[in-house]
Amino acid sequence: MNAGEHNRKIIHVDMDAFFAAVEQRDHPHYRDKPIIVGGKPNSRGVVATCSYQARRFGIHSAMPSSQAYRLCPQAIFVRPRFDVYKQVSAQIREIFASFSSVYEPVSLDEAYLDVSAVTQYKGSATLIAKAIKQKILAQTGLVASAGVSYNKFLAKIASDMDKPDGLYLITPEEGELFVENLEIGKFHGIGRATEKKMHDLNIFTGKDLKALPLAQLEYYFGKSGKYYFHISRGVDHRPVVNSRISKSVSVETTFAEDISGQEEILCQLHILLEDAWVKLQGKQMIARTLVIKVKYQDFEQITRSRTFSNPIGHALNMKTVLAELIAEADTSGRKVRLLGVGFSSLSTRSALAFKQMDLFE
Ligand code: TTP
Ligand code: MG
Repeated sequence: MNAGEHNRKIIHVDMDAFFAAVEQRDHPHYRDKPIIVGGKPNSRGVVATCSYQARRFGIHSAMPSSQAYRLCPQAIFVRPRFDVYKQVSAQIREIFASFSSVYEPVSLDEAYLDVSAVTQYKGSATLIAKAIKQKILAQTGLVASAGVSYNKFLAKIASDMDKPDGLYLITPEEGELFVENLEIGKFHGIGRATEKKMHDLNIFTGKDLKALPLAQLEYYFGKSGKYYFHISRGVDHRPVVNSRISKSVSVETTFAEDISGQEEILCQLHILLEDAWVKLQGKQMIARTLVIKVKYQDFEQITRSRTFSNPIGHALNMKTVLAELIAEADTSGRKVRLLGVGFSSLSTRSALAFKQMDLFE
């Protein structure tokens, strides 16, 4: 690992039991009680989140409300008030901006900050994180947890380590060993399905993951293999992006030699699709639209897209769609110099929660 990888100071801030904490703040008689925000117990709705008092009963986000009710009949079920959560979200973003111009909100209640260039607080990321937590509490009456480290991957994990009201630091010296000891399921970016696949391959910890050569990881996990290779070593180069959330995520490639034929084109699109998918995951976004771009030898350029009513669940499911889209493009006998694949109709994970509202009824 070269020295540059250790130079950054990244903070990940995540509010504790966000929706439930807001409800407890605004309704004093809810405090210290198991509060469930989401669908009614007798409905087909789901739990958006619950207070830490309710978590003791095993209740968690996305659990059917009926099941939550069975686990804890005395819990108080509350309808979400998204307008209020959005207001608080805007408030905390302003607080982030007051500490560093380089901050990246990733959902209503969490953000990354790059504080490498901050000189206040003796330039200490830990002191800055502490100050952010204090300011959030003072201005919103809510508690946040913060993780401090030298990249996004570790800062995100750190913010979860000490919840609620946490402040956890993973130093450059500790990073690699920390990841070695981490269970695969705790890796951000490794979902349930991948976790199972890894378990089947006898990969249970970061150390197991690190033992696999890059080629083997790529063989088993495609483009994500490289990401796993790096994070198992505590390496993550993703920058904190302070622009407004982008409207699309795409990758494209210009071929050294023009290509032709549906089969070859489709093969290249599959590769690009995986790249675009990894990029989308990296941004912790979800997408409903798949787009392809084709630039012909004569520089004529076309795009074809398909929009779904639900978020695209996995890149793999999109392969047949790619075939349909390319069938809509003219590839018979025409040479292609550039191909691109992208996702749009993007939203954050929290916006997905808004969609779950449908289920609350
Ligand atoms: P999280 O930060 O994942 O959860 P949390 O803030 O409630 O609890 P903690 O961070 O302390 O573990 O999500 C933020 C909010 O997003 C959460 O309060 C409610 C909403 N949400 C949903 O509506 N559905 C979900 O499945 C998840 C995970 C979150
Ligand atoms: Mg949270």
